[in-house]
Amino acid sequence: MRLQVDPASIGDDRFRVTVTDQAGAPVETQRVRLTFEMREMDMGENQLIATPAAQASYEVSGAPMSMVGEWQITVTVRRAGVRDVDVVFTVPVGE
Ligand SMILES: [Cu+2]
Repeated sequence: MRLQVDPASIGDDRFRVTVTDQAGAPVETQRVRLTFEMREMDMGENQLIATPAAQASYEVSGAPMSMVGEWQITVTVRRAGVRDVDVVFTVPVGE
C-alpha cells in the first residue's frame, strides 16, 4: 500500500492511496479510510473516506491536518470476506 500526500501542508491536501497485491496487481476493496492523528499531542482524530480514482488508486481531498508537525495517517482497507488491514504512515506536515 502506498500513500501520497500533496502538498502535505496545513490546509487543503490531496491524498492518494494505491492498493496492490505483492505482485503489483490492483486489489478490489470495499472501503479505503484515512484516520489522522497528531503524534505529539492528543488532538483527537479526523477521518476521510477515499473514493476510486484510477486503477488501484483511491483519492480524497480535505484539510484534516490543522497543525505543523508530524502526523500519523492510518489507512484502513476493507475487502470482502477478510479482516480490515491497517497501514500506518508518518507524514511531516508544513505550513
Ligand atoms: Cu497538534
